[in-house]
Amino acid sequence: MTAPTIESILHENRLFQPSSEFSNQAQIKSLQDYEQLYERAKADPVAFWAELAEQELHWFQKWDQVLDWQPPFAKWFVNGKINISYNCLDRHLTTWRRNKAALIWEGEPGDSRTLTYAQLHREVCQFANVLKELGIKKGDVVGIYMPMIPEAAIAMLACARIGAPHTVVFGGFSAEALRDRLNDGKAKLVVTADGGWRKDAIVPLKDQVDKALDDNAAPSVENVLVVQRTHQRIHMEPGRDHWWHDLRQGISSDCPAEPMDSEDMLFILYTSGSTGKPKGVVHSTGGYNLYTHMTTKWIFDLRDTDVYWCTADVGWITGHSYIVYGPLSNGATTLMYEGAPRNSNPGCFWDVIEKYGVNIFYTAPTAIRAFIKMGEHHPKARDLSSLRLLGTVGEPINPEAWMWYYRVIGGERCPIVDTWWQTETGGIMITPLPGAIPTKPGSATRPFPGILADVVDLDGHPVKDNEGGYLVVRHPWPSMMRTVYGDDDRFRRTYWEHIAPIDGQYLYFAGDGARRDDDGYFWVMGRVDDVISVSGHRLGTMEIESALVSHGAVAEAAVVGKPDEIKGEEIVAFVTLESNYSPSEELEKELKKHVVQEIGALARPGQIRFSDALPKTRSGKIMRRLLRSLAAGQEIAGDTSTLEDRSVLDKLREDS
Ligand code: 7RM
Repeated sequence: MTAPTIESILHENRLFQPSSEFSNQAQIKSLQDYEQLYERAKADPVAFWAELAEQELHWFQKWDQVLDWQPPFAKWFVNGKINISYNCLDRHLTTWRRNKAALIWEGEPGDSRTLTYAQLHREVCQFANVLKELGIKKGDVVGIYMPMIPEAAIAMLACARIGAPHTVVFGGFSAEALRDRLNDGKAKLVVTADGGWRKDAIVPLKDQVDKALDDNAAPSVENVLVVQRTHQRIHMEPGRDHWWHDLRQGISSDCPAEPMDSEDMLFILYTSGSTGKPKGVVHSTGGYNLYTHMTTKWIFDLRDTDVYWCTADVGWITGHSYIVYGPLSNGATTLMYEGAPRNSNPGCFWDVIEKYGVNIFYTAPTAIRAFIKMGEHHPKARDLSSLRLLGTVGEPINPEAWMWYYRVIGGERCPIVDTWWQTETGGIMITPLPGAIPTKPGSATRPFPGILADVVDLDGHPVKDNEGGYLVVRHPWPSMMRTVYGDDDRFRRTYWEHIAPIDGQYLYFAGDGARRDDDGYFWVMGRVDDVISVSGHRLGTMEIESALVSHGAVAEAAVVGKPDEIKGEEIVAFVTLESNYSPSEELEKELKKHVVQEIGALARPGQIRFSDALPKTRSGKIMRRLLRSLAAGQEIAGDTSTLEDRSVLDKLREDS
C-alpha cells in the first residue's frame, strides 16, 4: 500500500480552508461547531446517539436501552423495532420526495434508467414478494452475485424488507470464492444475472454460479433467481433456476416492511484477513442504519437537490453504506454506474458527471491515480462545474494525487473528504466535515462525532504526537461489526486482543498504523498485517498463497505487496517448486491463471519469482517483511537475527 512516506507527512503543511460560500450553507458550518459537537458526543456518546436515532429514523417501536456493552459484544437500541428498507423508501413516499429520483443508473453500452422513490419502492416490494414465493423467510441468508445494475440494490433492499440477511459477493470473484462464501453463510438462495459488463467485456456471472453449485458443492442453496442483463445464452437448471422477469409476472407490489429487531442481522460481508479464510463481517440493523445515515448527511453535506455519485461496486462495504443505505435513508438521489475506468474510455467518469450534473463525487485513490496517468486533457474537456464536494476512500491518498484531484477535478473550489473506515466499522470513522474541518493533502483529518479514535502502542497507551502507533477506537459505535459470522472467538482474537484492555476498557484494533500530528489530525499509514491492497481491494496474502500452493507445481508460496503507482500495491509471489518442475515463463503464466481461477482477476500476481527456498524464522514462519523490501528493491532493514538460514536471503538478493 502506498502510504505517504514519513517525510512527506512531516513536510506536508499545506492547509485548505473550505470557502465561506461552502461553509455558510453546510450542515456543520465551522471548526467550532464541529468541536462542540465532538465534545458533546465524547462526554456522553450514548445520549448523543439516542437523540439522533429519535430525530432521524423511523422506529416501529422505541428501544428500552440505548447500548448494552458486554465487551467485545455490543447491542444498540435494545428491543427497538426498525426496518432499514422502510427508512430508505416508505417514509419518503408521504413527502414531496415520492417523485424524486432515488436511483439514477448509467449502464455500460449506453443504457440508462432512473427510478423515483415511488418506483424503487414498487420494484423492491415485488422483488421481496418473489423471494417469499421462493421460500425465503426472515433469517434466511440470500447470496447476491450481481453486476452493477439497479436490481443489485433492489435485491439488497428486498432482503432487508423481509428480514433476510444478504451476503453480497463481488461479481469479480471466481466461482470458488463464491462457493466458499455461500457455504460459510449457508445461503438458501442466490440472486444473480445472466452476465454483467466489465471493461468492455461480458462477465458470465450465471456460468460462475453454475460452477459454484455444481455437484451439490453448495448444498444450502435451493434456488437461483436470475436477472436478465446481457442476453447471452445460459443454462437454466429446471426447478432450481428462475428468471426474475418470469416470476414477477402478476406478483403484488404490496409488501409491508417487516418490523425487525434493532439487533437482527442485516448482512454478512466477507473480507480478507491476514490468516485463514475470509471473515464474514456481521452487521445488524438499527445501529447500522443510524450511523450510515448520519455520516452520509454530515460528511457528504447532502442537500435535497444534489446528485450524489459513489463509484464503488455494491460488492464492497462502500457500495452498501454509501451507494445504497446511507443515501437512500436520507432521501438523496444516488447514482450507480456499471462501468469502470479503463484506457479504452479515459473520459468515462467525467462524461457521467457532465451528463447528470453530479454535485458530490466519491471515489478511490487508485482510480484517481489511473486518471492522472491518462492525462488531464480528458477531464478538462468536460464541464465539471456542477461538482461541489469530492471524496476518497480505500487507501491512503498520496499528496500528489490529492492535489491533482483538488485542482483538476475540483477546480480548486471543492473540499475533499478523505474518509478512513473499514468493512468492520460499517461507516466512515475519520474524515473532514467539509464545511468545518480544513484539509491537509494525505490526512483523513479528525474523527467523526461520537468516534473516540486514538493512536496507541501495544500496551494501549497513547503515543506522543507525530509518533507512529496502532489506530484504535475506544468506545463502541452504532455500526460496529457485531461478530465474525459463526466465529465469536475469531472476532475477539482479531480485533480485541492485540491490545490489552486497560482498567477493563477494551480497544477496537483496526489493524492500521497511524500517527496524529500537532493539530490532532490522523495520518493513516496502511495495514500493519499482511493484507495487500490492490486498487483499494483488500486481499489476504494467505488466500493467494493457498491458491498458488493448490497448483501441483508449487511447493510453497509467499505473497507480498510491492508499491505500485496506480494500483496502490502489486502482488509479487515468491514461489518454490516441487522437484519435478522447473521455472519457465509458461509456468509463470499458468500460475497466474490458476490464481485468477481460484480467487478472481483481482488477485492476479503481477510477478512470480521462482526461488529455491523462502526466508523463514526459526519457528518456521515466512518473513514477509524481508520479501516486501526485496520486491520493492529496497535495502533489507531491521532485525534479521530470527532468520533460520541467512543464505536463503542472500541467494534471493543475488537473483533479483
Ligand atoms: C472502506 C474500505 C479497509 C482498509 C483500512 C485501511 C484502508 C480505507 C482509507 C484507508 C487510508 C483512507 N473498507 N483505508 N480508507 N487508508 N486512508 N481514507 O476501504 O474493509 O475494504 O478496507 O482500507 O487500511 O483498514 S475495507
